[in-house]
This record gives sequence, C-alpha cells and structure tokens, in this order.
Amino acid sequence: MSKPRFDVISIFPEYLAPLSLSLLGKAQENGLVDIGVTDLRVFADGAHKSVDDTPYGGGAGMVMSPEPWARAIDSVAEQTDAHHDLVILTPAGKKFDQALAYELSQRDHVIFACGRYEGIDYRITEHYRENPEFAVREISIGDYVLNGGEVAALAILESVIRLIPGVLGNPASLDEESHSIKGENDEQLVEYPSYTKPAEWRGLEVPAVLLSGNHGDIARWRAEQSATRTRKLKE
Ligand code: JDH
Repeated sequence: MSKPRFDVISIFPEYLAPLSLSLLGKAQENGLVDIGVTDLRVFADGAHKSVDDTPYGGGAGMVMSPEPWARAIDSVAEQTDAHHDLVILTPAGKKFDQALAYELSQRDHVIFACGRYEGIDYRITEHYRENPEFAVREISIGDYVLNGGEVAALAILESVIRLIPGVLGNPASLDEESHSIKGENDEQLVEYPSYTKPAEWRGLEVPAVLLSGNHGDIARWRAEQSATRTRKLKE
C-alpha cells in the first residue's frame, strides 16, 4: 500500500502554510504522507480569473462557480489512481469528530475543497456524488461561522495526520486515546487535569494523591475527576 496523500484546494494557498510546520511538516519530511496545496485561481478563465458569481434566487454575497472547482478537483485526482475522498467544508456539513478523524486517517487520497464567500455551487457536491471514484463528504468543524474552509481543513488535517502510524513519536499516547476514558455507562468522558513540577507553584499545590506513588489511588482519582468534569460540562 502506498503512502496517504492529502490535497487542499483554495483561493488562499498561503493560508495553508502551517502544513509545513511542526508535526505535519515532519510527517512529510519523513516520507509518511504527501500534502499538496493547489491554487484554485489557476483553473479560472479570462483576464480577471474570476471564481465567483451572484447567487441564483437572489440574496447577499457571492457563490463560487462550479467550473474552476471541477477543473481543480479533476487535476488533483488525476495525479493518483487511488479512490478519492472529497471533503467539502461547509457550515451545513456533518460535525467533525474523532471517529471521522480515524476514518480519514485510513484513506489513500483525501481532497479538501476550501470555499470562500457563501460557499461552492452545490452542483459540485452533486457531480462528484455521481462519480464512483469519489466519496463526497460535507463536513463542518463546529457550530460557528468561519469566512472559509481553510482553517477547518487545517484543524482536520492536524487531527487526522497525527493518527497515521509513525507520525507521533510516542505511540503510547495514541494507545491511551484509543482506550480513552469511559464512564460507568461506557460514555465518553473528558480528560482529567494534568500537573507537572514544581509541586507547589504560586501557593497552589499539586493534589497529594499524584505524589503518593499509589497507582491504584491515582487511577481512581483521575477517573473521579473525569466524571466530575464531564458532569460539569453538561450543566
Ligand atoms: C466553508 C465559505 C463562509 C459564511 C452562510 C451560514 C446562515 C456560508 N464550522 C464552520 N463554520 N464555517 C465553516 C465554513 C465557512 C465557509 C466555507 C466552511 C466556505 N464559508 C460562509 C456564511 C455562510 N451562512 C450560517 N447560516 C446560519 C448562512 C459560508 C465551517 C467549516 N468547516
């Protein structure tokens, strides 16, 4: 099996510059993944290289035209013979979560379409849904409105690529996540609080149980903290 590839299409390719930093940059340098960024504008026609137009039916703002998107998507798809997952970022998409991050971390080729303005002409979704070489997913990263899909693509890529084998230096922390903390009824709990040295800082002490060396007591205390914090979040 060949290495996974991620492509991002945007009219603001510079927005994706952080993809070559830190963990994501190292993952590419180490040959674990390939990440490509494509400027949508290259696929626009005419002297003005326009990528948007007024919405049918009226309303405020502009909608991105389908033709430049289809040319850009076909162009990045042609570069691999794999099956393609086309992720269209939109505030109306399915809410992104850790289960979806795991799913995308197992795919051969994921293409992120980052729109701007009021989003992309819906026929792009319809057109690629008709193509069996593509699985189209409309995804949102949360219930708030961004100006475009770029920040969402960065967040998704960071969460997905750290799950690819070999990317994290310390797989023990991934292992911990996969048996992540479960409550009495097997529901997902939030993290317990973490502390490091010094044991006393600005008058605040680390809970004594964490200094006790008693691993049973520590595990019980952490489980209790997770349960309490989860209950608090729900209020
Ligand atoms: C992609 C363009 C900006 C702004 C219309 C939507 C009223 C539509 N979690 C997330 N939030 N936002 C995005 C996201 C935003 C995007 C694009 C992703 C492309 N935009 C945009 C306003 C509207 N507006 C809210 N309704 C209540 C109508 C697009 C995102 C992700 N992922």
